[in-house]
Formats: sequence, C-alpha cells, structure tokens
Amino acid sequence: MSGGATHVASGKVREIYSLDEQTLVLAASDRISTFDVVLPTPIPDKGRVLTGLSAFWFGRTREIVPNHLLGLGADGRTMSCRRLQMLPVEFVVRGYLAGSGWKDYRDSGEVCGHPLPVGLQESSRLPEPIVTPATKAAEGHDENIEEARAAELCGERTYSEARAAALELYGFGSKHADACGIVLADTKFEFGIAPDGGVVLGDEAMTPDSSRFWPADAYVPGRPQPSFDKQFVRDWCERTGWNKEAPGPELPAEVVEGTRARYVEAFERLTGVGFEEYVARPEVVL
Ligand code: PZK
Repeated sequence: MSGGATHVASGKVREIYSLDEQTLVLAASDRISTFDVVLPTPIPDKGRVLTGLSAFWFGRTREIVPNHLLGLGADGRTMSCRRLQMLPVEFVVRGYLAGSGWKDYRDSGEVCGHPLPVGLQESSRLPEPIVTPATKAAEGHDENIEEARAAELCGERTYSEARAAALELYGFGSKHADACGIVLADTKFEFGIAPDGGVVLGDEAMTPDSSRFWPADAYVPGRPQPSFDKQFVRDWCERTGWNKEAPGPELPAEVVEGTRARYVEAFERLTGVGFEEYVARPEVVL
C-alpha cells in the first residue's frame, strides 16, 4: 500500500490499512493456508480472485443488508471500505454438516444449541440452514458459542438483525452457487455498526477462504467432501508426509498452477465474468 495508508492489522493471508478516520483498505495477498498453516509458496492471483468474489456478492446483496465496500483498487486485490465498530461475534451459517459442526453433532447430537435430527451423516444437508456463532479466540481457533451467548455479547436487537441478514445472505449465495455447480456448504460473516447505528456487513463475503466450497458433481454424504479450491494442495501435502506443523512445504509448480486454475474457475463460474476481464477492469463485477 502507498499514499499515506498506515498498516493496522494482519490476518493470516490479508492485511488492513487505515486511509483516514472513516476508511480502511483491505488487501488480500496470494498466500494460502492449509491445515491452519500458511504455506511458503503463493498462489498467483488468489488475492484478486477473493477480492473480486467478495465485491461481486457485496454488489448483489445490498438490498439484503448494507455492506462496507466503497471501491475496488485498480490492482483488483484491494478494496476500500467504511470503518465500522465490528461485532465481537462471527456469524457462521451452515447448510451442511462439516468441520466442527459435524464433530459437535457426532459427539452431542447438537450444534451450538441447535438440536438436529437423529441419523445425519458427515456432510449431510441440514433440514434448514442454522446460525452457529463463534467468538474470535485470542490466538488461532474460534470458539463455537450458543446463540443466547452471542445475543448477550452483541445486544439482543443487534444480534437478531445480523442473524436474519446472515441467513438471507446465505440463502441468496447458496442458491446462486448451486446454479453454478458449487455447493456453498457453510460460510462465515462478520458485521459491524456504522456511525449511524445501522448493522453493516464487513470483512470478506462468501469466498473460498471464509466458506466451504464443494464441487456439486462430487457431492456424496457420509464422508468429508473435496474442497473446490484447496483439494490439490491438501492431497499433495498429505502425500509428502508433512506433519502439519509450521513451516509448511514449498509447493511444486504443477500444484500451484492446478490450484490457481481452481480459484479462477470458482470466480468465473460464480460471477459469470472472465478473470482476465476482471483484471483489466475490476468494477465489472459490481
Ligand atoms: C476489521 N478485521 C478482521 C480482516 C485483518 C483483520 N470495515 C471494518 N471496520 C473496522 N474494522 C474492520 C473492518 C473490516 N473488514 C476487520 N479487523 C478489523 C481482519 C482482514 C485482515 F488483518
């Protein structure tokens, strides 16, 4: 970043800069993480794909809930956004039983206080989408909490407004993704409060880094599903015998190229925009 922006925070694969009192810049890097470790080898254009996808969803869901997007950088991997007072809770919406949701169900028959039918399998579609809030734990892993606790942390009215928006966003996104041959199994939203007091969608939205994208044509419940975007990387890492502790392995060129192609494919299927068109003129996704 340049032009007087000051760095405020780093995520695993993204950075935030402050432009002025009201405005931040989110920059998505080409770094990739797998098994919770950031790998030393970047995936070219991954940051542009994720930024373009978020911008696409922001442009199409304004009527559901306002969002923080102000504009896209000419580089396609930065966006300027309104500075919000972020809520202390992540809004995870699950349409399928995967990850910690599957583990909690298997161990207790519920997920974040939602009783679920008996007999569901790993990756089963849920009777209806559920909201399973989580708090951002100090280092690394998020902690699932019950909705009653999330409502205490956010305030009841704010929680129920953000929760309703999260369910509507997921309904919109999962239906669109289905039509593109992608199962949006679950996704995480973050909301904030604008200076006028309104609930606003922040962060990234319905990207492969904040969601599980599964190829619809390979969907078979009863086992973990392949990841639309990261499966080449995971499979290759498994074959190396890496112990999944940092530092991760350097990726060979064919794994980098195959993974880049999957990210670009997800972008093009979902947006209907050619990736090269996006690179030439990022605003085409809006
Ligand atoms: C904000 N994060 C998480 C994301 C990081 C950290 N619009 C906003 N206003 C105020 N704060 C945030 C946002 C947004 N989005 C988001 N932390 C602060 C985060 C990406 C990279 F280092």
